[in-house]
Amino acid sequence: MGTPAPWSVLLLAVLVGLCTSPVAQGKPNFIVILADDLGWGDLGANWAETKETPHLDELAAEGTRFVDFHSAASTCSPSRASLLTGRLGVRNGVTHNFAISSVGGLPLNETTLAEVLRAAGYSTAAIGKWHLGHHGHHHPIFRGFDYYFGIPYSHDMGCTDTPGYNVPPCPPCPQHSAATSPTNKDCYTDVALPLFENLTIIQQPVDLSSLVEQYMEAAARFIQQARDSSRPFFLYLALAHMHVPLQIAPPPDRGIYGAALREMDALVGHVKHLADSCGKGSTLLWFTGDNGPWMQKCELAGRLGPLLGAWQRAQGGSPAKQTTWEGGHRVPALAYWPGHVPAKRSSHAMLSTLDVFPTLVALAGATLPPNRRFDGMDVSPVLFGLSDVGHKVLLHPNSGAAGKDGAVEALRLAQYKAFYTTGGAKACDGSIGPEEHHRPPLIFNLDRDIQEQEPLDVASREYQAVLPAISRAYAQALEDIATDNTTVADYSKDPAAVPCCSTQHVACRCHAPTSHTASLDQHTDGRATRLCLSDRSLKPLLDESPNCSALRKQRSPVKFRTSKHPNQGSLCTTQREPAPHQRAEQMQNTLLPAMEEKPES
Ligand SMILES: [Ca+2]
Repeated sequence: MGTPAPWSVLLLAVLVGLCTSPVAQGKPNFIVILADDLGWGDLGANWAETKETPHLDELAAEGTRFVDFHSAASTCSPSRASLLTGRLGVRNGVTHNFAISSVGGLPLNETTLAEVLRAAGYSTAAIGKWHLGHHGHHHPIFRGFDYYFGIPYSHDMGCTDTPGYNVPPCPPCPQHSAATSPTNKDCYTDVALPLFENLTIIQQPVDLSSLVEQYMEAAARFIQQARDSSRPFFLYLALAHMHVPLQIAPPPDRGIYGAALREMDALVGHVKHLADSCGKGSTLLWFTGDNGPWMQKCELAGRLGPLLGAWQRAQGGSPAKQTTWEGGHRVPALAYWPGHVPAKRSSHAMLSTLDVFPTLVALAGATLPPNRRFDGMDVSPVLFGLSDVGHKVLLHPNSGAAGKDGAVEALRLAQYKAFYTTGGAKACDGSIGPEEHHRPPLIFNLDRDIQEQEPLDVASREYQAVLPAISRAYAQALEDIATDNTTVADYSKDPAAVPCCSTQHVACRCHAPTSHTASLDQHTDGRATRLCLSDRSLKPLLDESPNCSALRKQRSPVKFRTSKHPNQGSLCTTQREPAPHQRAEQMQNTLLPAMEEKPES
């Protein structure tokens, strides 16, 4: 076991004793931890060569490990949208990643898991990476979460003063000059990475070195508040790990990636302690990942384990993140719920992050939203060890490699995996496998070829026997989607959608790095005057402006009102209804002048 940091020991000491009611209102609490770009082989319980995950391995020993568990897409935004809606991107509209200037997000007519659980009496929070739209009502605070603390997209989609590891390396945020032209097209240097608490940017740029601690403290605060209110809670904890490592100074005896993996493992261990401190058996903790390793990051990418995607590698290109190879979407998955989920069990049921939505809805005694179909299903019998039967068919949408984004051109049928399209993802060596379309499809038998090395011979009896069943399953799936209520997301971009606490400072700095006071930015470009915060203890306020009256006209659970501030005059503040335990004042994030767009992360 790793040695816990002093802050975490103190935090745990405070929490033990605070939590008294085992299961509020007879409903279980839910904690869903979603790692970013985690490899199937990054979990020691999955892959013996991995030694950096003692806490996760403990979780596996005390709970159930799922070895055939899949993310719903192989890149960030679509995977997260599917987890929170139970529907594939081709239904919910989120087919590729949102940018920092994206106007849209997860379509507002899609219902999130948080919205369903909140209606069922749950206190809800999202902590960590969102990446489902941050502009207007796409912000998580409008998508069913009572509380939000985190970064609106990937932590490499903005500059920081102590940049984390990246390949290629990126410079820190510019300090003084307005000339912010990037020297590296893969680096975001124009806009500092923002950290939100609810609607307020509380830090910009984010201090990456304290991000883990801040997430942990936010999780502890939220759990405590939920307990104080005697409500069950749903915590969606979307980690920054393992997208690219955060820390600039890993222990000298460990590799950079290994050190980051240990950091994530320790964080998960502390969350488990938080859950246990509230009464063992009161909380279902579900750990998984959003997609496989980002191979173009080379030594900073995760471990595939046995999921080598050997056929694709022979063609060039990556068989991991962004692709429909197993390395792209088969992810570690653990469920921990003492007294409910069997310990020391490995399940071979074919499951998906799509199943989180219907399963938690069922366990909460709630009902699925009407007038739409779901790709996920209630897998609580598998969780409880009563069954090992999961999906018979699982669809794998294109996720940024070859083919149209979101289109389904790969699928599983039992142990068989069929590809209609391959190629298109960059490997560490810079190669991008050629986009190839396969009619008839490539078919692999994963039972004897988990490396996806040798497709079945088209002339073989096995291929001829399984192809009709795959074709039928594929046609039925496409027909089901074509006749469903589906949505299209708005992927348009506007510089005004960029989250920025101060348009007056280069790279949207809130303040000088050593300052801990709020500063009032008097904009000279005709925009509203805004209070820019660098100290979270100060109440966030937004100056009265045309924006305030416009905000009041929007349909939203947040009500905007004008109030008088002793020093700042007329102000536009927000009050969330009906959540009196929430902070009363919140600030709408501000806008940024035109800027150059960067590649999506
Ligand atoms: Ca990801």
